[in-house]
Amino acid sequence: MKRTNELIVGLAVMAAIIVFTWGIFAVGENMTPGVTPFSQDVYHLHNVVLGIVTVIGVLVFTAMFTSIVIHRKSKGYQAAKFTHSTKAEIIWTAIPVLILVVMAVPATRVLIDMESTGGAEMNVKVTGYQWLWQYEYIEEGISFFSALDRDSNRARQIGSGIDPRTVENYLLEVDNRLVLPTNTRIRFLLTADDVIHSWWVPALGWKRDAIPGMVNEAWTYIEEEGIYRGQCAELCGADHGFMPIVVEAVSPEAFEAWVAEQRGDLAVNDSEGAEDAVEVVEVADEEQEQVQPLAAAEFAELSQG
Ligand SMILES: [Cu+2]
Repeated sequence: MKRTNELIVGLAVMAAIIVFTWGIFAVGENMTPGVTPFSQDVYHLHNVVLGIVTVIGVLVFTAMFTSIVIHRKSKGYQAAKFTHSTKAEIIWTAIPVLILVVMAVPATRVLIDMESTGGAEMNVKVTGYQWLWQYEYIEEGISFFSALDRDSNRARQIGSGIDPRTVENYLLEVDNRLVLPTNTRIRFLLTADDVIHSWWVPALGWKRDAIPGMVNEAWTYIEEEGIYRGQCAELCGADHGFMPIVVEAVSPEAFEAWVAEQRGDLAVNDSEGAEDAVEVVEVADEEQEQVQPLAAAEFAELSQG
């Protein structure tokens, strides 16, 4: 009879905890899956691990609350007197080790994928400054700075009288966006020129420190066109909160047109402009072969420095 009561209380507690946990998932928001293959891998990994810890949580809290309620002192329960159990110790060591191994296998696979920057179709060097970013498209020969946009900058000044809520994408907009092609394997080389910054766009699935005198690597492959916003994620000084990052992912064709425009070689609104642009792109392809060894040399130099 006593055993049956314990079972009923145990099941009731477990049901309550499951309903509570389910409620949190139902109303709460999960992480976002992002727009790159490995941001989605990270997202799935997160879901799997969250599932595992939820099951562990339900079991542990059920055992805990059931013991507290049923075996309470006021009912005359006496604590067990044993002090050592080899069997129990082996079990409570082996089970967590197994769980960790089960989680480590997919996690290691994703980590290795994240760190494999080979096979890049284009390279972008990112340099952090107090308090803006510089982007260099190594093959395309394009370089520009990207700083907080004017509207946000005006509104953020003390006594500006501008309500930040009226500024669209307040503190998350820049003057020059980092335009990138979709469905292209892009390698990033990240460094800084003064203090440590960190380049972070959540939708891409990673965050990488930009450290003076060092080059860090990362890569991305954006599958969806769109605008992805991020921020410097390393406390880098007084205006740390005012150096956002905006990535604009466009189709490879639109990217080529943008590159031609950036070089100033494209005659805009000219019927011959399109042909010129094609020529420019072809020239760019030829140049690319000459630029690449230079980029590699520059990279080697930077890595040593
Ligand atoms: Cu910074």
